[in-house]
Amino acid sequence: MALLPILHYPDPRLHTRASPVAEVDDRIRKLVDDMAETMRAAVGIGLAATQVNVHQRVIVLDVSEDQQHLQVFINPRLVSSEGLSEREEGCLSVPGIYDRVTRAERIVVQALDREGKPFTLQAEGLLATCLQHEMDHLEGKVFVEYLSQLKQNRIKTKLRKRVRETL
Ligand code: GNR
Ligand code: NI
Repeated sequence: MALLPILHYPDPRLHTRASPVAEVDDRIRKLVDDMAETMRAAVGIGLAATQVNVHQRVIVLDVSEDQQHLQVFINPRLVSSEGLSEREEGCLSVPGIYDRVTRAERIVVQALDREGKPFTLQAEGLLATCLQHEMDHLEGKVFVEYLSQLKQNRIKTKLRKRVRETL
């Protein structure tokens, strides 16, 4: 396994729309394993391939208490959504920034698992929030884009300054 470097906002590569995975093969399973290791090392609860500069529709997620319940979503598709819920979000690509975002409260998603087998999942709560956050990444969208332009500009300035100071 390998740790993959995570892109940081405002890197323009985070705005790439990912392509569907044509076949779930060993190359994709290796990507899934590396993403899971990277997510755990960064102490995140989800990671989209976009964040490690691989523009294919792959997501790993683990919202469990014990961090032993990896969920893999390849070519995820939102089937339905209902309700609204506001929750504080963070992102491994926007380190140190947290803010509230309103998303659907309950969703149904269809995807392929790491064997390429289709499954359907109904999600709510943190899992639903996190899945929508990850599916946005695959569309090239970062959660800060839901915030006001003023907040987005402040976040950009702050993160650019931080990069300069750690050179
Ligand atoms: O680790 C993460 N925590 C989180 C908290 C609330 C809503 C979404 C997330 S996802 C984030 C990891 C990440 O950046 N995934 O893309
Ligand atoms: Ni994120």
